[in-house]
Amino acid sequence: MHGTRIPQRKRLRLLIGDITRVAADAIVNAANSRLAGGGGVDGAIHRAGGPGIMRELDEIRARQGGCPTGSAVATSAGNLPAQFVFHAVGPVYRGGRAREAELLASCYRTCLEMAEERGLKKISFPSISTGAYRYPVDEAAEVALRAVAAHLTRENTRVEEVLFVLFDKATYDSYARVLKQLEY
Ligand code: AR6
Repeated sequence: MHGTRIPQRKRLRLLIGDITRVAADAIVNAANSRLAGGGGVDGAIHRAGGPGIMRELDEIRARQGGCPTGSAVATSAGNLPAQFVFHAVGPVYRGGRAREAELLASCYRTCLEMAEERGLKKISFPSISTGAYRYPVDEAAEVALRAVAAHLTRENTRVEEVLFVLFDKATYDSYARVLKQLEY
């Protein structure tokens, strides 16, 4: 079992699967800064969640014109097994010297703060930026797992469980390897 340095109640877990099928209080989407929908996990979330999610994003776009890279916006979750979707905008990978790690970590931290603000216990993440945005999975896994583990070891977190729902075995294996190396 992973999680030895994290207090018993506060778990970080890795699963292989489709994030739209796993119940959580908030499901994180890997969105784009126009909040315009797209392929990958974004497409799956809109298909499974229904059109109400895009209607809410239209309102957010009208109000604030999108979402900066490294940040996230919240909508309700429509037909998904969750209360909220947090639409996080990961960086496009451009070789690693364009603040990609900082921006990717910021996605995870922002979503965890949004969960704290809402008093949520369980949040699920996909592997942000490692599909269409081409972030190398091993590097992204290290950034993601460090950011989440740092949050879960905080004294004052109310988040009890963080799930990474990874779509394919290669991505899962990469996260599992990094998690083991981090010795959490
Ligand atoms: N459940 C969990 N993970 C999934 C699912 C799913 N149903 N479907 C795909 N993945 P990507 P990005 C994995 O491309 O790189 C979109 O068009 C996928 O295998 O979804 O952040 C947006 O609109 C990969 O491991 O997100 C943006 O324009 C991971 O999710 C852009 O792509 C992320 O791949 C964002 O690109």
